[in-house]
Amino acid sequence: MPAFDSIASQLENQAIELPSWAFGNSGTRFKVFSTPGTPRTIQEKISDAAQVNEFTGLAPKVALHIPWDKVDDYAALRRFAGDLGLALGTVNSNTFQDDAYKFGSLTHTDAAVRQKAIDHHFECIEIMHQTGSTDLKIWLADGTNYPGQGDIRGRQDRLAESLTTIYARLGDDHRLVLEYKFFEPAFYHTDVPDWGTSYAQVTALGEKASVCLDTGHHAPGTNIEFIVAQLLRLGKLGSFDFNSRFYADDDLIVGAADPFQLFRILYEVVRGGGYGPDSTVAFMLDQCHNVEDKIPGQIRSVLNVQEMTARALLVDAPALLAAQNAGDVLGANGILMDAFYTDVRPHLAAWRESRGLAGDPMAAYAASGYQARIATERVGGHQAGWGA
Ligand code: LRH
Ligand code: MN
Ligand code: MN
Repeated sequence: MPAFDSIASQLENQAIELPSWAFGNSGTRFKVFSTPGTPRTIQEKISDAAQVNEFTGLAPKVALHIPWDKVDDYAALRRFAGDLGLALGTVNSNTFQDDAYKFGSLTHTDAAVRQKAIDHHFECIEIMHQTGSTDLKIWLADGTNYPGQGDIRGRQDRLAESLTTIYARLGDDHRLVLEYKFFEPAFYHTDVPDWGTSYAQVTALGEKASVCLDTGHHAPGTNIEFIVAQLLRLGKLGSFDFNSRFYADDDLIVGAADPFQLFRILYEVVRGGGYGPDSTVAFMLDQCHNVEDKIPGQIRSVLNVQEMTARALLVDAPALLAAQNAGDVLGANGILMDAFYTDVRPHLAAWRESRGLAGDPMAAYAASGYQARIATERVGGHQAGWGA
């Protein structure tokens, strides 16, 4: 197996985008627990995200959700983030909260509702010009609850038409990423339920459109790393929404439920050219912190991604290929497992220190006093956005 030192330089440019909504209060449909110090504005969310970057060196971008993060002056917001060493990242559209979208948004039978949803995406693209964002991320809640409720096929056609109109509005350096999810809030059929549907829709659009893979959006037992390998092979993996799940779309800390799955995914990312300076795959988190503190929750998350990336880089690729070609089943499996079972944490701590960062970012953040400061300074924090 390669030594840690031989892969350390590949960790240098790892960049993980943080979701603004991870810093707000969130919860289940049963209860939203508030946390002292919760941000009241997008500026406070960005300030909290800057803490994550300061202690890890891993998180230089913040993704926005519109209208949750709506402001009057996006150029000023960009400068505000820039002063904290951050860039504004993916702009997420939101067509799942308005009454008008009860029966769909981009797929709706009523042209006026479709136009309202298209106009919202035009607004997001305008915001991207001002924030310097390159990615427009679309996730649709569109679907039906009962067989016969909607014309599944007609909805696909209308979706294609609406997406074509949005795609035509993208700027030269813009991309559109279409996220899929197998169910929820619709329970019978969803209009973009799987990677195949997203792939078919974005392929029809053109080069600037690709798929967003949210790790929590698959049926239990789905081989997610296979989807990663296939999308990279097809040149259509645009971005990740990382999180982890025990049951459905749990939005828990990435790598918490199944670190081995995260390792397998990142191994295929590395194997397929999705990691490194030439890759265009965006690594984002899409999480909620319902009962734990949010900033340490995000620090833990980016560290988990870094740890599993390091382990994936440690796979002895030539030896693995030789074992695979020789039909050495257990030998090949053993080579992969050797890398997975390598505890890289002491190496990463030393490596961080060599770059002027704290060896233990969780402990350093806890000792910084920031959490206590925001708890006294901020009163009346907001919910992330769901239902708000
Ligand atoms: C949908 C989703 C999508 C939304 C986010 C808040 O479940 O994953 O990415 O934008 O949650
Ligand atoms: Mn998501
Ligand atoms: Mn989700």
